[in-house]
Amino acid sequence: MTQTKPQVQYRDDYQPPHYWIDTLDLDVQLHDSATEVVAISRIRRNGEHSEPLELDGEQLELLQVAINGVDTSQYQQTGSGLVLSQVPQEFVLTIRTRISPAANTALEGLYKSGNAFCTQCEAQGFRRITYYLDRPDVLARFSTRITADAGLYPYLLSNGNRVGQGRFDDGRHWVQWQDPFPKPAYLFALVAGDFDVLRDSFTTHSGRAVALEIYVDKGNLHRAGHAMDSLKASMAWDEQRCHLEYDLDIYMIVAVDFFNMGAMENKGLNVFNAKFVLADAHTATDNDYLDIERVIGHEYFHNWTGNRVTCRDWFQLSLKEGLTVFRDQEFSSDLGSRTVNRIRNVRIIRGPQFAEDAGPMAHPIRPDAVIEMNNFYTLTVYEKGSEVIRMLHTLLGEQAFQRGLALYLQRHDGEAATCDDFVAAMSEASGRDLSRFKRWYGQSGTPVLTVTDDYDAARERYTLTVRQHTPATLDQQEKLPLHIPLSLALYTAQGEPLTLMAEGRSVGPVLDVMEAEQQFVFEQVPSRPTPALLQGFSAPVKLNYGYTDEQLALLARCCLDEFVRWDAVQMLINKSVVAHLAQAQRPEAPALPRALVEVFRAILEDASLDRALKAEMLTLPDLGSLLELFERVDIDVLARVHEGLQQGLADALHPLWQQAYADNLTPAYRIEHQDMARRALKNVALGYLALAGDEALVQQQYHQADNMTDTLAAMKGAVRAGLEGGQAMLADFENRWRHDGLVLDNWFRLQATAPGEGTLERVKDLMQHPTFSLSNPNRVRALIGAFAGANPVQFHRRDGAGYDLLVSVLEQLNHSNPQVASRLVTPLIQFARLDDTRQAMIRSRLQRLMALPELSRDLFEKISKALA
Ligand code: B3K
Ligand code: ZN
Repeated sequence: MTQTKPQVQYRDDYQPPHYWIDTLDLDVQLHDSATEVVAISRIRRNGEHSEPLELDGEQLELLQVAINGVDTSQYQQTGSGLVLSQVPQEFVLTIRTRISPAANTALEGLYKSGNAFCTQCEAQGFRRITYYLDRPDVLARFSTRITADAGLYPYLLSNGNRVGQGRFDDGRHWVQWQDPFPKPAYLFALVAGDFDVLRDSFTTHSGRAVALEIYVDKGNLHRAGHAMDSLKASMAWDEQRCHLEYDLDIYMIVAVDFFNMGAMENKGLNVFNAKFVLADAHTATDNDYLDIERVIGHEYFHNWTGNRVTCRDWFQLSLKEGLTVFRDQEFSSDLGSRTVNRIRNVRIIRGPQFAEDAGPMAHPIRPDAVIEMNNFYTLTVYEKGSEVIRMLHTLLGEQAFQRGLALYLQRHDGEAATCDDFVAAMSEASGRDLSRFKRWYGQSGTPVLTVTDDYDAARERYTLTVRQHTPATLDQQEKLPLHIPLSLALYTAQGEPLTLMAEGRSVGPVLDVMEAEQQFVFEQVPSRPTPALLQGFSAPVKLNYGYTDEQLALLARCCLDEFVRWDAVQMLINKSVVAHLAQAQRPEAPALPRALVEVFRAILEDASLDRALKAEMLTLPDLGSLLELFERVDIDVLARVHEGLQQGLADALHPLWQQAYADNLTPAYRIEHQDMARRALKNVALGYLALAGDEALVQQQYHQADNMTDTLAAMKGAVRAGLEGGQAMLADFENRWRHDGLVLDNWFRLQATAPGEGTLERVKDLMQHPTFSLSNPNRVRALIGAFAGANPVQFHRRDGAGYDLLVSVLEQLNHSNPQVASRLVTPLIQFARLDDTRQAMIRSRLQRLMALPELSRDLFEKISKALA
């Protein structure tokens, strides 16, 4: 909370710290509302200067300060920390503070999740535990002694190795931890509680045994197995693909119910949102299983990309996040379907990431100016950041990329590095000039590639003209040409690929697009080809090329690049949506384009197609990505067109949907990629069958399902299609699962995203449900987040009631949990594509929020930008 205007921090202002901290010994006496922390650090001046030591600290009660063991009062407390003006060259600083974990609803620093104590320190939560140099370029060796009631908190955990323990007569006990690796404070963790523990071990490539421990709430042990398998798979994958081995003797994961995001990579002691740990067939969907594998992998991979080599400052966040997302995507792709993983990631880029670029929070993957760092854990830094790493991988190839990664890690091991350091290592290891490529780090916005072509039959020459243009974003007016890898292939009218020939020799598929406009000439092209552009989504750009329906149908059928096959269907759908809206805003549903029906038919009838890919090809883009096709559009009209297409496809291909359903039943539930693919396809078919009114089938699946994937697919089909049985299913589901928050989140989400006018009232009622609580981020995201973010039609109701609901929730969360509030506000600030009336209604709501007496920095940053 803040009264004074929040300050902007600039990347260019980076200064090395005035002091270093070599070691930190923490002594934490845990009590719900009066935890005492003694922090003893060895501090040393960095160079010759007389600057004061300025420690960060928030919401701390200061009890004692001592220098070299002698109490001192030579310090000033400021709003943001503690200033010591005259300190020796080298000294030991002792600070004793008191904090109240039980009162910490922001879930940053030390807090209570249910009955357990846990911490979240990234980005700047450590300053809520003690006064410290809370910045990522100050790396210290930590030792942590935790003392707590032995009965309530039998497990006391922190980073590194357990080096001592003992008991007191008063019923309390203590454990001492020592982390041999120097680390910034954001990687500190502490957990205390009573858990069930799943134990296993992993033998590293060099033969060291690592103890693996997963801590879950009592009674949940049987739901931790998949997380453990995923952890072992991650460790093996990093050794095989990147030659990276784990470095401590123990790796612990703790699952907690109250957590602001997915998980946290604290050294040797990850803290996870239980959602990304717990799974069994009855409670988790196939996608939950995949998400667990991905997030367990992601946090594990941070051990090298993030922990061993960390970030110099928070502007470099993508150095660890973009790279680690790339690593987790590769992990998931090596273990499962590469194409399906690619498609799912591209859906995120084209939907919410492009929307972020087009909104008031547009920023480069390495931001230049930040008010609240927590606001920059964004799709741009993470997902687009990963796309930038992927483009490097495309340009360099696997071998040179791995050499570059190894060089980067070896050169900066134990240090805090920058994005420039990373690109320098990649450039050195590959011999490639990446100077223009580096612009991706500093330039925000979505580049648009416009491709035109010309075929010279006489000379058998095919010329592509590629223009790139990045529209201005709210943070940046001027844009420069980027180095864009454009992967392509050329196809004959019969669907045969041509060998690419240029200047008399065969050339690779990746074009280096560097200039605002460039031409590429291909020779020995016997007839006018169809270009397969942006294979594998080789760059995070929007592509404009005037494909005909026939060309798209050809690519959907024949392209060797499976991503393009999927993308061709998407383009065909987009084309028909755009064409329909261009014909004047007619409210009635569009005539279903013949070409689209035929392409869908061909996909359904193609027995050679991978089932998981089929399922993706038959799934329409969501409303969010369709919105990105327009500068301005009426969301109601767009939604009606979208619904019309879905309904039309459901009716036109009814027998084929039935066939696809019947062909893909899985007899007994197994978590196995082949079976997941069958279920995905069967459940896509079920969705269409529900729209076509096949209520009996939907009922049958709901009542006979032996797994959560099928149960939810049936209930979702019924609710979305407005089938009569939907309400009974919801009631039954609630009865069965009311004791399990994670499972019930699906139920909240489904009702929040239901079509129809009554949804808003239902959401309000559900806020009174006994299991709903504004203090649990998972519940808030499942109900309010889903309503505002994934039900655009009802959220953007013309009477503004959707906005009012969100605003009233934000007013409350602004005080209790600013981070969650700030995530939730996104759909309210991304209004650029909406009609004037709605924009005006939203602005008035944002002004109301802006006038709140104690607006958090988090909301201030986003709302002030949206209103600017
Ligand atoms: N590094 C954490 C995210 C921390 C978010 C702080 N608001 C999880 C991750 O990306 O792995
Ligand atoms: Zn991460």
